[in-house]
Amino acid sequence: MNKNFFKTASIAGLAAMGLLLNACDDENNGDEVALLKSYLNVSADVEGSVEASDLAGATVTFTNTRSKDVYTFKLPANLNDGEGSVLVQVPVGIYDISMEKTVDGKTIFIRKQNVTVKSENQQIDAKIIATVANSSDYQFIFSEVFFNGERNAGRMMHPDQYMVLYNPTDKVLYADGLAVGCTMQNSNGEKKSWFDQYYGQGNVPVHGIIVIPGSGYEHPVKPHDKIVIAFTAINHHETEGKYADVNEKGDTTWVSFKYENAVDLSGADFEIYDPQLYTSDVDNPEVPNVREIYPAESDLGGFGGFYQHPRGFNCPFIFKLENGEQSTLDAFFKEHSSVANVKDEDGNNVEIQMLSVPEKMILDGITTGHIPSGIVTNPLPLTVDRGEQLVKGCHSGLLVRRKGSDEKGYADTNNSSEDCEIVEEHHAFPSGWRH
Ligand SMILES: [Ca+2]
Ligand SMILES: [Ca+2]
Ligand SMILES: [Ca+2]
Repeated sequence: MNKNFFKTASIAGLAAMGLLLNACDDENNGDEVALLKSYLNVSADVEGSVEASDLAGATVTFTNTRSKDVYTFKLPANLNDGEGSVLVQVPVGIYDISMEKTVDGKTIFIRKQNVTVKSENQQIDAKIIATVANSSDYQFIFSEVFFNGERNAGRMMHPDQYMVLYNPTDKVLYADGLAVGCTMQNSNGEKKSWFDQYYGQGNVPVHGIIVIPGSGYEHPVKPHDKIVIAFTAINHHETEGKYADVNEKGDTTWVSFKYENAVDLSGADFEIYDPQLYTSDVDNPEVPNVREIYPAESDLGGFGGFYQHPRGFNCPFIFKLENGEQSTLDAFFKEHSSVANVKDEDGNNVEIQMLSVPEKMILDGITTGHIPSGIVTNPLPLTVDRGEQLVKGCHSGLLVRRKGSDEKGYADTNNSSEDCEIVEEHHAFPSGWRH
């Protein structure tokens, strides 16, 4: 049954319809009941992402979860900034509320499930989400990658590694499921025994993958805005470290030191928390953690985890999963893991579990390495990056930065030699840096 109640219909008319349905009620074993007047209050999930003209004529559907009866309502024409209220009249029940419209390269939708309507004048709040119309318009690029680390108290460290993923489009993009892989092949070494087997089929084996969590529409990123992922989201500058000073007799003295050249990353949007790989890792409860996909499920020769070598040997690249739910990560692992044969230290053939990402899924990547060796083997397909960014050495405080600015956008010709540069600085992202 489809009952169309548009805003233009008079309240009296609707009330009469309600009475009519009530009248039917006695004959239909209670299937038809009085309509309750409620209000659906809509607002844009992201400020500025929805305009009144985008929503003109959009229809909101209430579907009764039990009877599957459908009730539709037009959004009013004057929803400036997507804000407004629409009168809805449905019987008592539990409803799925939806709306969807594609306009100007954007898909604008409402999805709200299991909303109980049980009394008059109920206020139902719903967010209007606007995102890109199709996946080919979805894009993120690296605007900064800080893998190099620096020297603190004269010691080589990379506690404040981070990366910045930038939305170069003019649409709101949701980062749920946005992923960064680092290559298993290192840029300073000869081809691994499995290289041709994987790259020959358009697959890039990974040392590890990090994924932004979320069910699909939890983490909006505005046009020309960015996401900062810290290796550890704390104020590294104020952190005290300890190192073991072992003398000739084998006596250990713990010596305190400060990370004087490290920066404050406590305002990062996400952090990597991986006590399995990094036993001294700390978890800032204020900063959500990324999920991870390891190449190996068990100890089947499996090694890895997300890792950025301070000389850039494991090249970073961006791709996108449908969302950031654990079940989606598990499904990706299942579909893209396989077994490769390698020789162990004694020259015996052993099998290792490998995880790879199809080249066609990759959105952006930067070929990184160091000057002493240059790029011996390119860990990224040339379609992803036909250039390179090389640091002079480890722990030199060097940042790989894309040329441009957040406001004006960045160079991206898939040639990092042209698009990027190396500078002797790296940024702090303290709490509240965005405001
Ligand atoms: Ca960490
Ligand atoms: Ca955390
Ligand atoms: Ca690119």
